[in-house]
Amino acid sequence: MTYVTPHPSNTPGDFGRDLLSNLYYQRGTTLESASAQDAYHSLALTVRDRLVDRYIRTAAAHYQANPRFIYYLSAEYMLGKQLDQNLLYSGTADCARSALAGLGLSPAELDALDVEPGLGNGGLGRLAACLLDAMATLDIPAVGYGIRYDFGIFKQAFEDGAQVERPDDWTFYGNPWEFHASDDQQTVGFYGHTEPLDGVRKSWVPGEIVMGEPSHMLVPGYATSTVNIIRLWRARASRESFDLSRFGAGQYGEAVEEIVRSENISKVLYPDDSTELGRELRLKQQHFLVTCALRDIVRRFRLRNSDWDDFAGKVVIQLNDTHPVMAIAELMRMLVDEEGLEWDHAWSITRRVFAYTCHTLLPEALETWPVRLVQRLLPRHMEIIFLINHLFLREVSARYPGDDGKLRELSIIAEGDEQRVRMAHLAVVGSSAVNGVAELHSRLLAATTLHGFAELWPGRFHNVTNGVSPRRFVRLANPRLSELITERLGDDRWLSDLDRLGGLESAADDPEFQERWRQVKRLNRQDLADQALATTGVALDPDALCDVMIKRFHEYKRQLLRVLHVVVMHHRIRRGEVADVVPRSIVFGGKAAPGYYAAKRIMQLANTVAGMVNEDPAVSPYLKMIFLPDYNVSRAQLIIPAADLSEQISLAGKEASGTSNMKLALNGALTIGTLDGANVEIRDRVGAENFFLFGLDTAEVAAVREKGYRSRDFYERDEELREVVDTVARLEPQIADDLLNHDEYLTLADFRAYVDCQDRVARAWRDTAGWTRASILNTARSGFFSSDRTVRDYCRDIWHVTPVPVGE
Ligand code: 4GP
Repeated sequence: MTYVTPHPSNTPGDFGRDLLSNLYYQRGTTLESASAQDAYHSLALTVRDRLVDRYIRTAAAHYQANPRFIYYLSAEYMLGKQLDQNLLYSGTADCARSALAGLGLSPAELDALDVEPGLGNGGLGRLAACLLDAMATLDIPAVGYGIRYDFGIFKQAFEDGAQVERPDDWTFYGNPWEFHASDDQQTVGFYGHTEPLDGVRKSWVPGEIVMGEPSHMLVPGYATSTVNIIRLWRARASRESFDLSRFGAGQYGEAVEEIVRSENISKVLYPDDSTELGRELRLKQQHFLVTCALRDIVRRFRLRNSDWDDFAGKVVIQLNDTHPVMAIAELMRMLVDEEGLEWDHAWSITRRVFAYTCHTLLPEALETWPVRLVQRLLPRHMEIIFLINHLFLREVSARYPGDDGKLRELSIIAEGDEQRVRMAHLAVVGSSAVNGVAELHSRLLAATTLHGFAELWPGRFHNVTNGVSPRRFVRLANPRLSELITERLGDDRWLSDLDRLGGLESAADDPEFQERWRQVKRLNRQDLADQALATTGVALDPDALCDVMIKRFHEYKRQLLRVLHVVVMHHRIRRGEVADVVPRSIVFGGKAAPGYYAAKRIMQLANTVAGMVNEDPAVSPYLKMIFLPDYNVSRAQLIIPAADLSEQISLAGKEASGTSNMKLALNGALTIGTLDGANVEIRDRVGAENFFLFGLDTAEVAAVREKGYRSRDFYERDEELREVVDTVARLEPQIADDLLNHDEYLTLADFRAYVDCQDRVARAWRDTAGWTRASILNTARSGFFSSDRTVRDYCRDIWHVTPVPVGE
């Protein structure tokens, strides 16, 4: 069979012609009468067209090679804007710009219409996007599976300093990047009952059926032909669901009830789980995703294979955190109940197929589901989980005879007032590999959170330190720095071989290069200042040290500690103690979970303190503070290039890895941080002298707790701290009360070390050449933190896959 392969050429003339053609045939209009959306959609389609040929060739090469595939399952993907990415990856940015100019269209205006897919939330979602990017770049055959949420997490705004959540209707004007495949639907069952077949086999008779309708978006590799996909599933009601007779009787709500119930499954990312219904909906989402994904994986497997014994050789399913872990039970159900495999045979396949990445150390973040709920929603899965657990506990008993404590510790089922399924335990038991996301995290996982499992199966535990896409977070985010780096290194091969940044070391002391490095930073700070002024009305000084904390709001991340230091500076400046103060712009970004009141209070305090600082004429020449609302990938791309100082100040032993730390270091920000997550590895690589370390390490945290931590002692001993906490008490009394009476994250214990370290930062900033040198070295030595390296580590240690090159 020959494929018709339109090779759209990359000249401005052809690009412009194709754009007009898309305008004409896809939007049914002409340049003269096109709306802004018409122009944007046609541009997007013209760019997308330039990746389709590569995608078709990738699919053909994969079919031909019948390779082992990575199937990445994740509840979230934080992809970022597609237009800038696809212009870069299709190599058409320049010709598109000339073509648009020729047509009288403004690239900036069209780019402003490109909406970030609302499919992600925080760290693990952005990591998923960086890994997909790297897999395509390294020619790894891979498919990402996710849910096509109608509404993303939420859009954040502030009212009187408090976070308000607005719906993120990201597809309001349609999504030009998506291909729909409505004839590839899968059916997903819920509720119902089970009936015995032979042996352990059962038949599940679901009480409700929902359809999963797939669409996909292209995931191009950089500087290679491979284009992989991310396949997203949307819930649809079955065709008979619309109740025409009720509609006819004027019962409009009741007539669409079933449709609404079914389609709610993919309505919104992380629905509020503070109610029983909300929790059920989340579990429904998880089962929906894994069922659709597994059926699709099996369909793909069967294109070239037929024997189940080959399945584990052809399929690796990477579980991104616990949200997709129900896949273990679902695959067992498919193999045993539907395919008729013996239990042991099915289990040996399942165990080999799955691998699990854990992204947390907080025990409370490890998902559990009430047995009662699972039983009702997924009766057969609950039976299967019980059987998996029974067989597993037999193994544990054989290893630790008579040790009931061990059984309780490791069991997939937590006993208590209410029995619960521990999804992380199911994940470890049902996978061939488990990994943490930074060296320290992996070590602590094995030593604490999953200790018993690491003892049982030491070989199953791995570390794969996270990484970030240099294309997204240097080239697209920071074009000025990218140009300077390329000029210095002689070419742009560093973009797909990030260790080449090491070549910048020799420039670290070159005064001319330093000057240009500073110019880039200053222009980036100016861009940020322009945006900040437009968004918040606050004018930042582009020459001030840009001090950045961007991440989800969580108490363990200690945004509060950052705010306390701002209050210190405020007090000092008001007292006229300005000798050691350098002008700073404090930049915050991040969302808090809607029901997380403690985090929201800290956010409110941050906004109050920002107002206090910015409106005080005695203080604002030295200090400005902004909280850019609605932090997302685009905001990250704006803030990161401007940053001089990266705040990574979580309590040691709490942050799994962090990835903003890597993005910021790569862009030449110096880190002020604790020995937590990937900070440890960043410091090792960039050099202790180019990193501001402070605070307790994990062993010291344990020792402080052991001795009986009393935060009030710190308050009483430190006059400056007292003054700060008293100010906080006036602004947000609850926060001050918490700090003094239950300072769970040892904020006061680390306060003095942090403030003194910030003084060191100020002194270092005054030494312009010294700072610039350290900044250049941060970039030069951060090549390790490319997601390409991360994917290579996964390939070597866990996936055992090899690249499949796609011909030109
Ligand atoms: C995050 C971790 O908090 C962060 O340290 C890590 O860098 C990131 O995953 C990627 O591994 N965790 C989550 C979560 O996003 O929802 O648990």
